[in-house]
Formats: sequence, structure tokens, C-alpha cells
Amino acid sequence: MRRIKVIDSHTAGEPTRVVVEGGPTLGRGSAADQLRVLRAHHDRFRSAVVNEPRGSDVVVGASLVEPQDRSCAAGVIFFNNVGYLGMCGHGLIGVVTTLAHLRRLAAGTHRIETPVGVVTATLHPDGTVAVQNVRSHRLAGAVRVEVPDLGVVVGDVAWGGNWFFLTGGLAEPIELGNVERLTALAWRVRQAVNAAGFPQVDHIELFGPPRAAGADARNFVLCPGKAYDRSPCGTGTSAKLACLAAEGRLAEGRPWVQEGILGTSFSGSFRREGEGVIPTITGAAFVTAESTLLLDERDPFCWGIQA
Ligand code: PYC
Repeated sequence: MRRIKVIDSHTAGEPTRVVVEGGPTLGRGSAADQLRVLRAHHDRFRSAVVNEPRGSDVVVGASLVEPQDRSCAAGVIFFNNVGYLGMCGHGLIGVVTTLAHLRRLAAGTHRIETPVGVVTATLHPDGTVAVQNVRSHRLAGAVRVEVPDLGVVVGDVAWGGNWFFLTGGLAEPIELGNVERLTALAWRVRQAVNAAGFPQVDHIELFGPPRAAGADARNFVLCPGKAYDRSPCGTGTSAKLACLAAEGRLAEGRPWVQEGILGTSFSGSFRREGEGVIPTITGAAFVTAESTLLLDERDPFCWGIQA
């Protein structure tokens, strides 16, 4: 029987499962190298941790790894029901909160190695976490895609640690009661965007007017495996900041409050760097469980249920 120790948390409603013990040995390379080993040789471990029957399509996994960069307090590889993420904003806030819960991190600023670069996280005394993300940029603005039976949708393609297509052009209510329709529409938009020359885009971010006082916009984010982000999505908010900066619609250092579909929010801001921006995303996570996953090879679903 194999045992994997995990700590579950949620950030603004979106779950993160941090593997703190029992993960596979991935060598001594960078987080990007270790991700390649995990994907090539231990992909069933990913599925066992996040997929049913132990998890669900919504759970984002975070495996703690030894950082190659010795200035980093930790390394982390994020994954989901269908594969791997470059960075994960809500997940990083969950990781920092989990490490603090384990008393492995104190309040202050810490560097953390991810497969797409080093990010900096500041754990504040009140438990909120500010993540200074990897450099983010808008790759293409006002991209027009033809979505069958829907028409032309116009949006931006941007990198915020993952690849996004961002659009405010669907005029759909961004609310929980409309999640099935938002999911179906966003999936069709994704297929059209991929076919239009952006095969790397695997997150679709739809925008609508905010509900909460003080918020700037509300979003719905469809993740690669068809689950929607319950949080306002840290990498999606980073991509949004890159687009706002590219259009000159938000000044450096000015706050942008991004509301998600549950009404929870992340506060973001950016500073310019080269052709892009360095976003900072602030939010809070709460630990929900400390558990040991049991993997019994006699169990037909030992390695998770995969489509
Ligand atoms: O917060 O960056 C994020 C994220 C990506 C996918 C789910 N959450």
C-alpha cells in the first residue's frame, strides 16, 4: 500500500491539494526538468492524486519538489485532471498557506521555483499572500475567431503563466446559475481559438460587469480539463493585467480588483518589464484537510479514473 500525504486548501473557492510526502523521485534538475520526468514516467501519480475517486475535475494538485535554485524556499509542480500547468496563482497562494500551516514558512517574502520561472510570494501577518508572478504579456490583441453557430468573437491572446484567450464579447451573465452554458460556450471558443492559429491556448477567460462594490470586472475561466475556476484565477488575472497594460488602460501600480464567478476576488497590480509586465496578485487560502491518500494496486481505480 502506497501512502501519499496531502494538505487540501481552497483559495477564493478553488481547491488545491498539496502533496507534502510520498511523491515520486524526480531527480535534481529544475522544476521544469522535474515536470518532464513526472509527465514522462509518473503521469499516473498525477491522476491518482487529483482524479476521482480521491479527487475531482476541479482539484488542482501541487507537488512540492526540491528547487534547483538554492535561493528558493521550495519548488512546485502544478497539475490538474488532464495534465500540467505552468504556474497557478490560486495554487501558489494555497501552497504558501499550506507551508505556513506546516510551519515551514514564516510571514515574509519567499522565492518559489515553478516550471515557468521563479515567483516571489509574500505571506502577510493577516494570512493573505501576494504573489509576484512570472513576466506576463499580450501576444495578440483583438483576435477575431469565427465560432460555429455563434459568430465572430473578438479577444486577446495573452500569457500569465498559462495561455489565455480573454474576451468580453459574449454578453452572457457571469453567474453560477449559468455555468453550464458558460462552459459549453467557452469550450467552443477554445476550439475556434486553437484552430485559428493559437494551439497553445488552453484557458478561456470570459468577462462581464462586476457585482461587488470596488471590483473592476467579473470573470469566468474555463480550465484545460473543462472544469471552471471557482476563483478569479491568478494566472488569468495576470494575463488580464498584461492586456490592460498593452492597451494603456491601467497605470503601473494601480490596483485592479478581479471578481470571480463566486463573487470572491483577487487584487492585482503590475509593473512594466521589457515587453511585458510583472503582475502581483493578492488573495487568501484556507486549509480544509490533512490526509493520507492510500494507493492499493488491487484497486481497479488505484491510479484514478481517467477519460
Ligand atoms: O489561479 O492561476 C490560477 C489557476 C489556473 C488554473 C486554475 N487556477
